[in-house]
Amino acid sequence: MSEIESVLHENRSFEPPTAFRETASINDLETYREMHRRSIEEPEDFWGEVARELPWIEPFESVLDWSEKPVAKWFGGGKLNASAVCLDQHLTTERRDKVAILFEGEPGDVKSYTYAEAHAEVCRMANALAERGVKRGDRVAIYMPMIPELAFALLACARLGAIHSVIFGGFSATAIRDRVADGGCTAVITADGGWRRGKVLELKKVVDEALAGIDSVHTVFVVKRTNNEVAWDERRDVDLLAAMAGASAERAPEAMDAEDTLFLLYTSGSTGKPKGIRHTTGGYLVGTYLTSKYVFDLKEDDVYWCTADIGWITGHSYIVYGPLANGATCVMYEGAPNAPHPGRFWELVEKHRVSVLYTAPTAIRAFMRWGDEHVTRFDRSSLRLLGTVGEPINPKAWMWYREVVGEGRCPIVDTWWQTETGAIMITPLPGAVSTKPGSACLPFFGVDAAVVDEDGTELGANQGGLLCVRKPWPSMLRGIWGDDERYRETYWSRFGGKYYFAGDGARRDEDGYFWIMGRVDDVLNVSGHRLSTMEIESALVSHPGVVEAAVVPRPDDLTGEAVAAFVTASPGCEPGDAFADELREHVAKEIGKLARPADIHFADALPKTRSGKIMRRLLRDVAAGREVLQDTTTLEDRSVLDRLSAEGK
Ligand code: 7RM
Repeated sequence: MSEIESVLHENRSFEPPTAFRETASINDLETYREMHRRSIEEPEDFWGEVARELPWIEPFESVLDWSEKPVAKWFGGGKLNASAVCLDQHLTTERRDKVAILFEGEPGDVKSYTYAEAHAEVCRMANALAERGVKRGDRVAIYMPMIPELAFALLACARLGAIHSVIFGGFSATAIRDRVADGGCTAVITADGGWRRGKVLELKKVVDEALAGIDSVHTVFVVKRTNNEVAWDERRDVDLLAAMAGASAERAPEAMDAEDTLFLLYTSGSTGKPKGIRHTTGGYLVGTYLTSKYVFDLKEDDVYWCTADIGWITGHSYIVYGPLANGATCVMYEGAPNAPHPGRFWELVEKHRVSVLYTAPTAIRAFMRWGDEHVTRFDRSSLRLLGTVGEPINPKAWMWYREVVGEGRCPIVDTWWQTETGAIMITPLPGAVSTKPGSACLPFFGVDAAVVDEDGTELGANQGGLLCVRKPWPSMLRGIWGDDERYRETYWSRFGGKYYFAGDGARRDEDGYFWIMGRVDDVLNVSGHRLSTMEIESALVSHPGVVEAAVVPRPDDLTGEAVAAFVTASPGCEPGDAFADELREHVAKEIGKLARPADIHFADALPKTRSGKIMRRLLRDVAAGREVLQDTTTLEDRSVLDRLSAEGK
């Protein structure tokens, strides 16, 4: 009964391209398998060796302590500093003068920082923060646009041993206030504004509103980016760039315990107040370091671009900590993918000769919709590897990414992980593992993942169930800030403390490949058959007339639940009854009559979170004709939902 029926069929498979394999650091399946086996059977040896590749201030005495399960301790006794791992270690090597951050602003201003320059900026910023009393253990909220100072802010906090709590620059004053209060933050780093689609996003103004009446924050550090007028509280506000100009470019990194908290990052669960996910220093760095090295197969001359905002975990792990720990050159872009034109990303790829690109399915589907010509008019010959993260990627979008963006030349790494896992968990290694469109493929080193039923019994090939992890891994969350009980309850109670479970459904195919089926809260039940919304969406999107689809259950007297689909049609496709019928038949043919949508709603856009994930829980209300009374604070564009609700009336 507890099984999720899998109905999606996808038989294509692509071997790692020979040219890629030639230089890849892991370039055959046997090596991957052997390393994975060892990482599971001898985790302490495996992770001890990896960890020793990082510069420790004092060596660790033990590798793993799981005695206070479910709170793991990794690298006990070891001391290190995250900013020294990312910067200082490279200063005595040739990487000293290598570009660390290659920034382009939305208006087209370009600025790059070598490792030596980034180190100086981070030291200056740390000194400016310390001057105003920021110290080890303090919590510092960061609310900034995607400019280099944002990356420096994370590293400056880390240098001092202060705990950063980045709040995505699109969040409201209320969201900031809640997070500042929950974390007990005593300082905030922000900017006057940031550029977004030709307009100034007035960040300082939002911070002022958020902090009205809060007196726990002693200082607001402001980076002047857009030079818009801002209110100024002489006692509280500090011009950060001016303070940095007068500060020393040297600052010794604080020696942090491996288990000292590096940062908090809030994620909104489906219910209740946002959870401050707590990551610590040693394990998080080891995890992000190793995944960056192997999943992106980083080479000395790569130009690596992760398009996420640093306000999300993807930006923390794969713009800042992981790539910098590897000494990579990272592109950072301030603006939107379609401003001032829909080819902006590809223009940047051409201009900066990007070789490794990591983005999200939602962006890929948007580019498909805007038209191939915006991609193909730019030179993409520098690209050698493509990655995706954030949502299941439907095979059609995967194939488009491969053929149109990557010209059939680049492997694709579909990486499954979560804010809570800190680092990539399930992914192909691009030189070693054949990929299948829509599959995140195989577990990374140290990840003992399984698909189980409600009782925790492992399911057989192609049986859909709950995705869980059976062993601790270095970059796992250590808890929820201020609420240890909620940590146990949310992630460990489902299987009586035996496994970590964070809410996704999946199946494993006959080759052991994982196919993520979306959040289990999204599963629908038609006449007793439990179906994954993602598989029906994928079938819809495989029709040439569909760009994007969201499927949710709608109460039905006869079948319990009926399939309701929200569909964004391709340009030139006429939404209407005839097209809806064609789509119903298409789904019936692709995956069976059971999954045939009862309702099809055409939409010019779907409601998404600010990180690009479709918010199905809101669509459930729309599908049932109910007013949406749920929390919508993480919604990117409220008007999308309002239009859909209005049409339903
Ligand atoms: C990195 C990130 C986590 C949730 C996760 C999944 C979904 C992420 C994939 C994916 C299918 C993927 N952190 N998810 N990556 N689903 N394939 N490759 O996104 O905390 O913001 O979200 O995102 O449901 O549980 S997150």
